[in-house]
Amino acid sequence: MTLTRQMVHIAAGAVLLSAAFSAQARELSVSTVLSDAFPWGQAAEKWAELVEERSDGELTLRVYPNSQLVSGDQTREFSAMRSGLIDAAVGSTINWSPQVPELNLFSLPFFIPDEAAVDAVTGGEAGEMVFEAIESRGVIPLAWGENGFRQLSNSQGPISTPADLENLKIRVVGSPLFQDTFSALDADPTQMSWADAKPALTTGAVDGQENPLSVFDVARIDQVGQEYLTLWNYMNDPLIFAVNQQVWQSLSEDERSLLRETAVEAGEWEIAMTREQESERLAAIKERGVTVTELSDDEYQAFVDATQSVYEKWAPRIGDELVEAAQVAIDAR
Ligand code: X2X
Repeated sequence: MTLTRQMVHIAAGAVLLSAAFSAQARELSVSTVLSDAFPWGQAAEKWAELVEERSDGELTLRVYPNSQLVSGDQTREFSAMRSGLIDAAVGSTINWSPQVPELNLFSLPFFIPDEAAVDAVTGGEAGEMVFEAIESRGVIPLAWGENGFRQLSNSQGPISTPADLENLKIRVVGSPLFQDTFSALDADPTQMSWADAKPALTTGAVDGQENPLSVFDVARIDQVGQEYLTLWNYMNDPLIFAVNQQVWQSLSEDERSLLRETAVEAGEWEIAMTREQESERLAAIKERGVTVTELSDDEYQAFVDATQSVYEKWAPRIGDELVEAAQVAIDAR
């Protein structure tokens, strides 16, 4: 009898104990478009690793790659995070730009020409303005990462002038600015998710696409007939580590600092790695027989001139003050 009561007490204690543990240990979902075969997915995994280590397992980030939490529709990631369907994400400025117009800053063609310019923008006043814009829409931004400078590939021939792009069907991300850029170049842009892009390239439904070298390399875009690659650095695609606002408010001060500090570290680690790997990736791509075209200054300028209207249309939508702050940072780099 006594023994049984003791046993009941022990069992009840165990139940209470495990309830206390599960109330404390917390798992947050983190959405990414690309898996950890790519630097982008590795950035999210690094974040998760650092959080696991430093929170002694009390806070866990579980990464869900391939836009699976939004059924492949990457342009819904921001809304899903805002509404709490997703706790956190490491996402592209392009994919979030339909909900945060200020993020189109990075997609302005030929506006941010090199890595120093990227760092001057993200690390300065313009970067702060972008983070404020995200926060004003119900998501807490924590740190920057980098998908990279986006380059143009196609299956038809070398592209070194806007005329070479004429009537080529180019897969672009589902963001209206891209439609305008490729229309200004007289190409035939068609919007689709990354999940649909590779099949469309394989069947020849589209002639070309644009993505950073890491994506071209890891996804083996050369194997789906993309034999021509133009290096034109027409835009950089930063990544942003962010958390849903209600989730953020439910965390302790210590947990917030931990999440922010680890996001910054993971982001810096990933940006450095992405940049370091560019030259070896390019060499690997060339080795596979892809024809790589580099632009002369005049050829580059012809693309800049042809897309001037995009800048004029989009600068006011992004916000003239933000564009101006970014321009000042770029000029001073
Ligand atoms: O869809 C793309 O091209 C990708 C993977 O680069 C982004 O999510 C922006």
